Amino acid sequence: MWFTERQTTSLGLSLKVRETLYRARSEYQEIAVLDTEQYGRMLVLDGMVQTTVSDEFVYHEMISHVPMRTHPHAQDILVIGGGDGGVVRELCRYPNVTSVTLVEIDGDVVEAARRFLPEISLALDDPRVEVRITDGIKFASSVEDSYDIIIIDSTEPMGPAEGLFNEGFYRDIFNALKTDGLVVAQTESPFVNASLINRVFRFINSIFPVCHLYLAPIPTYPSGLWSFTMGSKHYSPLSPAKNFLPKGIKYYTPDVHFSSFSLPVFVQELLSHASENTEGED
Ligand code: AG3
Repeated sequence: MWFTERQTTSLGLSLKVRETLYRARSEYQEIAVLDTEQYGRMLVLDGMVQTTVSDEFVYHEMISHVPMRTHPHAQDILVIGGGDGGVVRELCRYPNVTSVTLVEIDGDVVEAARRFLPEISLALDDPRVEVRITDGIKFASSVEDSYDIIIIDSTEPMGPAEGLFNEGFYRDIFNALKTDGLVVAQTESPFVNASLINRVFRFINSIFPVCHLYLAPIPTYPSGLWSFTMGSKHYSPLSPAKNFLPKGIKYYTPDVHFSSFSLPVFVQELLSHASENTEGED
């Protein structure tokens, strides 16, 4: 049996499936955990690959360690989305982190990850972690001056995650951060989602004094090349604090940190177009 994600109307990714471990419809989406021959167990939401046990480290490390090593003393972290627990696991590697709040809209995703993806979800039981099953958009608008880092580990900008790509949400995120806080969001593929990257970069760039995009290869996501956008009130990821580097990581290094901000020409063009747009339409 094969699983195919139709990544675009004319492009798909197919994986040979050993076994369907779980399949259910939650209040928000269709959840599946499949055991694939190539990448092992894989979480799929509404037919879209979220993570596999073989390549998850690239995404989870890059969305976590780049901000964690940009901020010199991050203690209170908020994760929006990320119900599989992969980001939480990376954050819990830092002894100085005192609180990690995970705000996930769909409790069934957390349950499926606890049951079928223990190596990803294990840190959800860390005593510093609080899991709140609620709407991240509402949560962000209800808090102020509370977090050093906010990480937005969303699904695609459709269904439950749509509002996580809107300007108003990023204004709330700005207010939820402390005076020297910073945010990182997963912002999709420069090949497949160019206009989304452009739009979100524009918001973040207009709200935060420091804004940078970085890239990492994720084999199971559309096109395989993925972007993350950082908005920061004070610290620059290009001159990161020389702080703690956790053990047990497989992708991130200080050199990888810098190289991920070196952007190919077509991605730079996407962003320079973004700043031109700031003055024009909308
Ligand atoms: N969040 C980003 C998934 C995007 C995948 N898109 C797709 N397959 N079309 C991943 C969550 C991992 N914690």
